[in-house]
Amino acid sequence: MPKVRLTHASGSVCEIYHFGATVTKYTLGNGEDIIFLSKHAVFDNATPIRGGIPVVFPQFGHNNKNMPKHGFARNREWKLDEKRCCVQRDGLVEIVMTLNESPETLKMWPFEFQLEYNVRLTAYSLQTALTITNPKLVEWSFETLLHTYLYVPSLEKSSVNGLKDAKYLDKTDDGVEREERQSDIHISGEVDRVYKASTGMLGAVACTTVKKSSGDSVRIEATCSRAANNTWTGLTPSPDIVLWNPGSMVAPPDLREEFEHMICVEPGLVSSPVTTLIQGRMTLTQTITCQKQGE
Ligand code: TA6
Repeated sequence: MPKVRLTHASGSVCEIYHFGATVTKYTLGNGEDIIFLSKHAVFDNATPIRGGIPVVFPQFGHNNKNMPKHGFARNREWKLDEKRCCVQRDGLVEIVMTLNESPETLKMWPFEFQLEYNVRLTAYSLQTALTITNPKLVEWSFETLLHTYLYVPSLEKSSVNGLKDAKYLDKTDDGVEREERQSDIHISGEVDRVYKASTGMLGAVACTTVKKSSGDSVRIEATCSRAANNTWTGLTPSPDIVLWNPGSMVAPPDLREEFEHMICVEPGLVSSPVTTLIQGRMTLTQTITCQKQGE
């Protein structure tokens, strides 16, 4: 399956498949993996790739049974916009992929749309920005998520920070709403939570840090912006953060041996669908920054 490999002068590397515009690899100059990719990931141009950063659009979950769970964007072939792929003067490497409606997507979801995905690599960061455009004066509703699987050497010795006091929907308990009490969340057992935008420390910038056993940490920062236009009737939404690890009891077969090496921290707009994007566009940006112990 076709993929693009970005290499930064520092040695950091990122790989992105055309299928789903799925980032499947992000390593630092020393070869260290930041993103988790399952050994059992299937590359058959049909099955969503397990791991990496799948792009969820236009639904999170499976309300609309005409399309796959988590939407169709992660299992469509995206186009590489070669004219806009470049190395900037400061060394940042950037590529752009796009996806538009097609006869197949219109059968599942009867709307015209444009998605543009910018992936930018530096020595210690990876930025993925998804721009969603509704070109018509037609109202549609969507959810979106950058389903980031972070690699951790040991789940038990890792913690997740930045979510204290945020309200979350606990999907392991029928979506009941709770409030996060922990500053350092240690995951043992199934965790499947939607931390709601603008609660606790989540604001216009939603920031979550995963600390690893080595003392290194990986920070995910997410923001949402929109192009000014007269047709946007609501406020610009702020990102939610989904936290997921299936644990040993409910891990799907392909993650049974590997769930202890991943934590999904997934910025998105999922706690309430966005309906206000009419003939306009908005961008969900996630920046993954790596901080080495002692630096
Ligand atoms: O984003 C969290 C979640 O929706 C979980 O509920 C779990 O289903 C997971 O994503 C993986 O979904 P997938 O369809 O990729 O197996």
